[in-house]
Amino acid sequence: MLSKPNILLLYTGGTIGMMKDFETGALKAFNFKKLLQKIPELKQLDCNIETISFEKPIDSSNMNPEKWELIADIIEGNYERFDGFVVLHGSDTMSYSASALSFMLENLGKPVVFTGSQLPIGDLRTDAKENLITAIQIASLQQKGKPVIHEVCLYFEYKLYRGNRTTKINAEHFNAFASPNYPPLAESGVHLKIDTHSILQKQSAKKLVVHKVMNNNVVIVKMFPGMNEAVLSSILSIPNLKGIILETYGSGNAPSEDWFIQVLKKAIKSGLHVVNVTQCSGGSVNMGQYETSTQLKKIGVISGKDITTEAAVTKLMYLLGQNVAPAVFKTIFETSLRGEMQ
Ligand code: ASN
Repeated sequence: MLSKPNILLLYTGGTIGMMKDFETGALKAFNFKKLLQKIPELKQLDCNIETISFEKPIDSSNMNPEKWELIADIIEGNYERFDGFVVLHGSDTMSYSASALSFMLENLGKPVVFTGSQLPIGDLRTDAKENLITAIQIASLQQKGKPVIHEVCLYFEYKLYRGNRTTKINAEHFNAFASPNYPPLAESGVHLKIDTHSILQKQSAKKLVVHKVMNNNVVIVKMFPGMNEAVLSSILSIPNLKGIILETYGSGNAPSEDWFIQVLKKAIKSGLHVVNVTQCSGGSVNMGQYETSTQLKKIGVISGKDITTEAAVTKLMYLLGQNVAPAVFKTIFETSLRGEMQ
């Protein structure tokens, strides 16, 4: 008989474990042990669960690269002992963290499932129980004693997504996430249906490599009609800036005015990496399709293709942290590393 899978549940914070502050009425993170007492159902699951918690659970608005490193450290340190990992995380920045971890964990051979909730676990109408229980079941899925999923994913409101394809789309609905450019990896109804064509296949028996250096000398700039030269130039001259995610219009279009192109051209010449992503929620950048993006292509702007802003900014931090040589940076950025782009 096969033994039960071992799952590590890591609590970082988020609404799932929050309670109202007596004085202010604001939601804040509380003790993890109390949280577990609210879910006696966990004992019925067909797996062994061990738990670990951030010393100080956070609202995910306080997430940052040091804490991503901590998550990566915990997974690395427990990688051999466990068959799957569930990360409880606030929904606000969950897509950023799932994207970051997807890049940090190279050759991942086991599931890392991010989940959380919109209402605290103690709330009568909470969405936390379903999210947590199904996330654990997904992390426990095995075929012939091997994990079915080998990637960083995000489970929320009956759907499992590739983490680095997601974005938070709603601050109130239980259905808070979308994956506009990639189908769900699984849907949970009466049955748990895995889309075997969409999940990443395990490439080889390569060993997990954990990359912990993220360079956050980056900025996201969202285009809007009326952006002026002084504003853009001053952003691009931030000391030490290494890369910029430019959220452009539609399929990667931006003003064709000379000052705009000249400012970007100068920045790229000085070694800055400029990545073009669309501010549309779905679809892809295609530089050259319109005249308003042809110049961008010519001056060496990197195409983010159909990547989300969350995955783009974390991929940028990751590649900068790897000290990728300038000559190959564009090619590597434009290559799908963890299924984050087409
Ligand atoms: N503010 C919360 C957080 O991201 C929101 C949530 O978890 N639903 O930590």
